[in-house]
This record gives sequence, structure tokens and C-alpha cells, in this order.
Amino acid sequence: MNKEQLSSALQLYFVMGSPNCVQRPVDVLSEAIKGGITLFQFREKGHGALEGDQKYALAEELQYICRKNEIPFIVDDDVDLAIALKADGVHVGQEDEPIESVREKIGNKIVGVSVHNLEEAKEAMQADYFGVGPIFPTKTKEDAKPVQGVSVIRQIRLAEIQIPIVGIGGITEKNASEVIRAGADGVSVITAISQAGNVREAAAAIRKEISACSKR
Ligand code: TZP
Ligand code: MG
Repeated sequence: MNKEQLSSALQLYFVMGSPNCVQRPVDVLSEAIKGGITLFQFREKGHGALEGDQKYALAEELQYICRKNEIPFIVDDDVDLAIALKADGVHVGQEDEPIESVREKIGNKIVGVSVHNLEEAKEAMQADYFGVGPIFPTKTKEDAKPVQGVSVIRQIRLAEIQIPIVGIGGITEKNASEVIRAGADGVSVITAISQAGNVREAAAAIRKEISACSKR
């Protein structure tokens, strides 16, 4: 996947694991795909998260759904799982395995890195994309850094760093356009899709907002 294709795939990046869902994760993912998500990250974290064989089995099921629908499948944190599944990529945070070592293991697959400021972005120039956040208040990540609005996205763009960016944290249909206008290629969303009464409609509404204001 080249940079243009990745930028386009990042438009509506749905992130979830079983703790984020009120319905069955396979159903949530299927409905989210029908609503127009463009990329998926398996992030099995938080209270009641599956481990071991159960985590692996769920990852396989969700990957299968992504494959059938030509949605790239990214694994959060777990580089070994990403390799075992031949996932399309992996996403790592500042506390996870260093990007150089991830890159060595996973080759030319997609590597996403969480960055919270311009300095971290400059240190992670081997990344294929940056996840920047939390942009807005979120209840999903207990150890999230302070909310910073869209300013860091703007700073990275002003520094003329061209790596694709997604904003994350508290993003909904109402504020997604602000994130794109600040210079992001897309938005990462957990709760506003995974816990919506109607998952398909929720995804479609956010996708519509993004399409209305993106450069594409
Ligand atoms: N990283 C920064 S905020 C966040 C992560 C994983 C959680 C985003 O979840 P939500 O429910 O979309 O606010
Ligand atoms: Mg992490």
C-alpha cells in the first residue's frame, strides 16, 4: 500500500475489542463495515479483555470479516500476534516495543505509532502513520494523556511532516470534521461506533462528515 492509499484507508479507522462492544464483536464489525469504515484495528484491552487462545480466536474471526470485505486489519500492541496472523500491520504506543525493532520484525507492513507531541513525531519518522490524541475527552483509555484538542495535529503539519495522521479520543459525528480540518487524514473511533444503538448508521454518519470536508 502506498502513502496515498494509506491516507485514504485511514479516513474512518474503527478500533475495538470485545470490552468495547455491547453486541457480539463480529456483528459490530460487520455492521461498521456496512456503514463505511475504511480500516480496522483489533485492540483487545481493558476490563474483561480476552487473553491467550480466546484472544487469538477472536482476532482470527475479525480478520476473516475484514478480508472478505477488503478492509485492512491492524493489531494493537501485539507484534507477535500481528506476525502470526499475517495482519496488514501493527499499532504501537510510546510504551510499547520501539519502532525500529517493530519495523525489523514486520517488514513493509503498516506500522502506526501513537504520538502526543511534535517531539515524539520527530522520533517516529519510520512510522507509516501517526495516531494523535486524546483529541477530546474519552472514557475508553484509562491511562490516556491530557486532552489536547487538535493543536498537536496542526503543529505536526506546520513542521511539514507529511506522514499520514489520524486523530483519536472522543471523536464523534459532531467533531470529526474539526480533526480533518486541522490536517488529519482521518479519525480513529471506538465508542461512537462500537456502542452505538445502530452501529451501521453511526459509522455512516461519521464517514459522511469526513467525506464532506476532506481534500479527496
Ligand atoms: N488512545 C488515545 S484515546 C483512546 C486511545 C486508544 C481511546 C479512544 O476511544 P473513544 O471511545 O473513541 O474515545
Ligand atoms: Mg499500546
